[in-house]
Amino acid sequence: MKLPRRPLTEADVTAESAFFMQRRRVLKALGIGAGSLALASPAHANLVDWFKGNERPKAPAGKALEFAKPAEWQSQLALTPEDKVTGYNNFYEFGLDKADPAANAGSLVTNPWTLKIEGEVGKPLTLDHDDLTRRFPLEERIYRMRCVEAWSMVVPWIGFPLHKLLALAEPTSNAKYVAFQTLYAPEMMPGQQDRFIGGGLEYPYVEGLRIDEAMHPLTLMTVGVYGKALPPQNGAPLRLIVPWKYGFKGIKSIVSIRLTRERPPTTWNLSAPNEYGFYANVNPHVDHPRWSQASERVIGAGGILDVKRQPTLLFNGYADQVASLYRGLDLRENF
Ligand SMILES: Nc1nc2c(c(=O)[nH]1)N[C@H]1C(S)=C(S)[C@@H](COP(=O)(O)O)O[C@H]1N2
Ligand SMILES: [Mo]
Repeated sequence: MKLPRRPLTEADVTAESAFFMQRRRVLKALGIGAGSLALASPAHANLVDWFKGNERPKAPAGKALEFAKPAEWQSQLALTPEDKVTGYNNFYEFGLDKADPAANAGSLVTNPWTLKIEGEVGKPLTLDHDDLTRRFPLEERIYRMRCVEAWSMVVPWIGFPLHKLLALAEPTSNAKYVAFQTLYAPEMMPGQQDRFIGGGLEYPYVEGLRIDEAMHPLTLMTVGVYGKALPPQNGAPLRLIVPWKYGFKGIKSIVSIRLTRERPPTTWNLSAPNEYGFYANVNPHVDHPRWSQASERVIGAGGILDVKRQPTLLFNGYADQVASLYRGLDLRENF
């Protein structure tokens, strides 16, 4: 099927500019202009405090990890600078602005941590914080990362393939899907307390994969980035990376992995089912209803005015490895 090609327009950055506007909009909605902070009602005192908290220092860098660098996962692609990978984030539990997670996620306690693998498995498992980096050999994998908002990065993640963890739990023959859940801790995550801060999403954040997607060798349980343990803003201590899918599938700070018979609900699909599907495979031919997915803005070393665009690749460049998973599936209907 041939698609209507339209030129890139301002709409391509709408999602992003909306985020940049968020703080100002919220403050305005609260009737808080310059110099009028004192007029905030007690009900809004929390919110105001929290926005002021954006001046908090960043979380300390994660500890160095031991890991292999298998040649197969290295890459010639230019890496996105570390300060962008750890400073330009989506983690709505800590606010909608790209700078909010780095500024606010320091409040997330990631040690101790408990991860449960449960549901349709022969051997349910519980892992603690240290198990996450010690149970499986860690490897560095340089992956493309493509957010549904039409920007992209190249990131040196560290982790282990999800299939190794699932194999330990011995999925039953009824296990058709894998459901993931982020920590629910409103006292540490202001976006879970307040609809303004959390972007109106339902929490805890949940995601899911088909079992064959979960077992695919590219699917990575990720514990580190740039040689160190994940900082909280990137989803410490453990997050999912599925490089051929839009970034929102890469659920952060996971506490539960449940194997299921039925397709599990997923956060962005619940929030806007016509805009975000269950599959979320990167696809230049299937536009978001509000912007084109044909190209992407490359997050590089420069500032926001340093705009470099490149064409979006089918399955984010991993078609050779994953296209067979979707043989016979209409990718337009199953977006
Ligand atoms: N729990 C949780 N996981 C999340 C998100 C979120 O808001 N909450 N945002 C998603 C989106 S939209 C993207 S693009 C990636 C961003 O990961 P990064 O900040 O490490 O680049 O995390 C995904 N995982
Ligand atoms: Mo995203």
